[in-house]
Amino acid sequence: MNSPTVAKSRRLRSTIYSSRIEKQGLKSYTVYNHMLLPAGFSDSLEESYYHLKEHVQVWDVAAERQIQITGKDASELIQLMTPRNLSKSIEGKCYYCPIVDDNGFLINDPVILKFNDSKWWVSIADSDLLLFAKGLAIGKNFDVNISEPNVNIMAVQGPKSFSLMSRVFGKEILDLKFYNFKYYDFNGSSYLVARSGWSKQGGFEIYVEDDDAGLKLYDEFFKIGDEFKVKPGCPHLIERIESGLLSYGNDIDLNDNPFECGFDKFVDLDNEFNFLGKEKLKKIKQNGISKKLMGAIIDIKEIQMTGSLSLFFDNKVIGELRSAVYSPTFDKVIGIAMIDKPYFKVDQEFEINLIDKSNKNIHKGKICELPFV
Ligand code: THG
Repeated sequence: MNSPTVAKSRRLRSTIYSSRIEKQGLKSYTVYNHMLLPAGFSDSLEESYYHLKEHVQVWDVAAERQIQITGKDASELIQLMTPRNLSKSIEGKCYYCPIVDDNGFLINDPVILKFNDSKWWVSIADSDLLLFAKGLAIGKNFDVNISEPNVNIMAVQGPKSFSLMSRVFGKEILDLKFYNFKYYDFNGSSYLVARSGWSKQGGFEIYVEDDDAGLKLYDEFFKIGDEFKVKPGCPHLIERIESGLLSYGNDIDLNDNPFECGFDKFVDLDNEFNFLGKEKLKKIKQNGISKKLMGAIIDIKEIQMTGSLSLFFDNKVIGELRSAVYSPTFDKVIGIAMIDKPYFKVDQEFEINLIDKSNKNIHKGKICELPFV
């Protein structure tokens, strides 16, 4: 089959780790925040799935860009963008936050890092949050500075990430609590390390602010990592669907509100702080949602998703499958689907029409809760 390649350019930014991962057997890239994001290495998807669940991987996730907001009104701007209550937020902590517009629709779902009241980083998913923040700041006459600093995240994920990280940074790193961040030293440089990451296998994210120091650290992981079976990797389709980690642009987007996406616990409508879309979200909560993000299990062993696929019941479309993959654990295809009311209930049956090798196109499936594991 013809396999077109992505033409690189300045606009489609490489990362500081690109030279390393391409030498290590990188097979494919995707594009995220106008940047290259590794999507697969020479190991098969299933090989890397078991590897991630047993050992440790180092991921180039520099495409998770930081939007830095500093200045006197920084906290007010951050709170304006999210319905999550940040009034009691703590310095040195990370907060997973839906970002919504004036109609309550999802703009992004970043991890937000609080340094102090006048310095925040918004670690964005794939949409141009910098422009949104700038527009709000201009319109509101806020005293803030908004930029995209040269920060390139390297994630260390998997059960052996704790051993690998403590070998490099010392045992203190094991005291770092989930969704906290702190600076740690290695070889004369200081690194911002958070206990977080886009897998549920445990791990850390290192927000690299100095390119040379970042590459030194990257090389160190592979120099000493043999005993932990360290490998290069990237966000993993099977693991993240099983874990219910959502992908903006794939599972959720600007046509969805936080209640439809299961973000209820990150929406606070009962307190006296101001954010965009507050009144709209109150109405939505009052009236109830008309669609909901759910899990889907399909009785097949293979699927290739390049867009969304309609799900049917009684010859009627009841929703759309947005991400899906074969899971070796379930020995079926599992996926994430936006399902219409009243069908968004566990055990709801559906049919899906796929053109596949066997030519038997209609397959059966069932709706379930997220996450799968
Ligand atoms: N790490 C960092 N930045 C990111 C991502 C990341 N930016 C882009 C993208 N990923 C943002 N999306 C998510 C989605 C899910 C989670 C984090 C970022 C996540 N959720 C946990 C969960 O769902 O259980 C924890 C949420 C919580 O309870 O606070 O980890 O991966 N730096």
